[in-house]
Amino acid sequence: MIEAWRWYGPLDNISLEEIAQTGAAGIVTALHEIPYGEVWPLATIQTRRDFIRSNPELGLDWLVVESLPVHERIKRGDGDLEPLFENYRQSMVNLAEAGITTICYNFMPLLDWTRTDLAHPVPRGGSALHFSAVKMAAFELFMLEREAAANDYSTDVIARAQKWFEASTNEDRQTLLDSIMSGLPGAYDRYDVPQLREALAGYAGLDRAALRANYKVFLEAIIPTAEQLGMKMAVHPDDPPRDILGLPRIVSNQEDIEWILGCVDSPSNGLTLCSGSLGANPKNDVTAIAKKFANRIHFAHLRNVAKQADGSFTEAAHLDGDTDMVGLVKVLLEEESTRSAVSENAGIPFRPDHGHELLDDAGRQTHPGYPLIGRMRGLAELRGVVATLENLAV
Ligand code: DNO
Repeated sequence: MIEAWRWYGPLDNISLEEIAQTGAAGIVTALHEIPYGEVWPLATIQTRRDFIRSNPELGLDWLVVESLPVHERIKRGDGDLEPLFENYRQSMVNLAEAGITTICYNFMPLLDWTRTDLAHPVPRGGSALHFSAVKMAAFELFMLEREAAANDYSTDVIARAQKWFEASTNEDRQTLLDSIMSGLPGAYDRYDVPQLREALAGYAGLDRAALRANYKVFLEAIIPTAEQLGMKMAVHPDDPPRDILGLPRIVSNQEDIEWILGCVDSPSNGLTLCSGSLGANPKNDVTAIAKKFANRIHFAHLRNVAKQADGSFTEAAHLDGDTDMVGLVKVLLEEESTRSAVSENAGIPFRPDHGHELLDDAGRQTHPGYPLIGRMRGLAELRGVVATLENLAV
């Protein structure tokens, strides 16, 4: 297992020097400043890579791209997509030229990860990201006024949502909107309610079958290039793994993943095993999913969630929550051992995904879910699991 750390680039408030002190071996990052759909120029990739490498004492390198974003027009199947595919392939060629061959991306329409609370208190201090089904229902039904949302929630949740809405102040509503908008993919996009309505209108009529068809077109356009380049594409599951705002989600469970990997059946067409995303659906057995698709896992996000019966969930500490993290790491180690028989690069890169805001984290203004100390705690716990299991396997 290769310990990686997500770093948001030179504007990240956490420096490479600090990351090195967490013990992480390498960096997961992206050229976040480049608008979606444009080519990542070779020189810009090389400059970022060289910056990461610049202090040899830190021993860091750019291991994984997260994400090479898929333009929303591709997800909508909107217009002549060939120029967008051509740009995507050119970015892949440039990344490969710079020696970076593992690429994480997602296929979630409009919104990436979605949470209703970015600083949900945890019992012994610190805060976590949280998804409240009640607040999401309040947002959809009473702020966005999306009537069909009533079909997506139980009557009990809707009743509590109405109560929440009636008691909420303008500030509460604004905070809720801001939290939900934090997962918008475009680095600088943030919508207010009317803008979000308008954006959603662009997806009208896009059902599950249509989104799948558009995804297939994308895979057929890029996987042959990935194969030629020896590149590993790793789709990130939907977060949360369910339809949201009336938009279909098609990377949410075992059946979805089976369809995707079979759609273009190539080792280059693989998976980011995100235990937190998949783990938020009570029907998903994350360890079983990891076992089933082990040979196509190119990257792992390890984090845990504690689910509530109404569909809400809180991000738990990495070894707490509902997912059997030790069992999951065991599956990944077994897969590494299988790979090591045939390859010298058998290590699966993983990163401690998200973390609680702990101790001095709160004052630091880092990306939601990506504090320094909370993730360092997660990484240290995961490192302990890996070391123990490796020791037991000998
Ligand atoms: C959230 C992340 C996601 C992820 C993308 C990958 O914290 O896990 O935003 O980076 O979905 O494309």
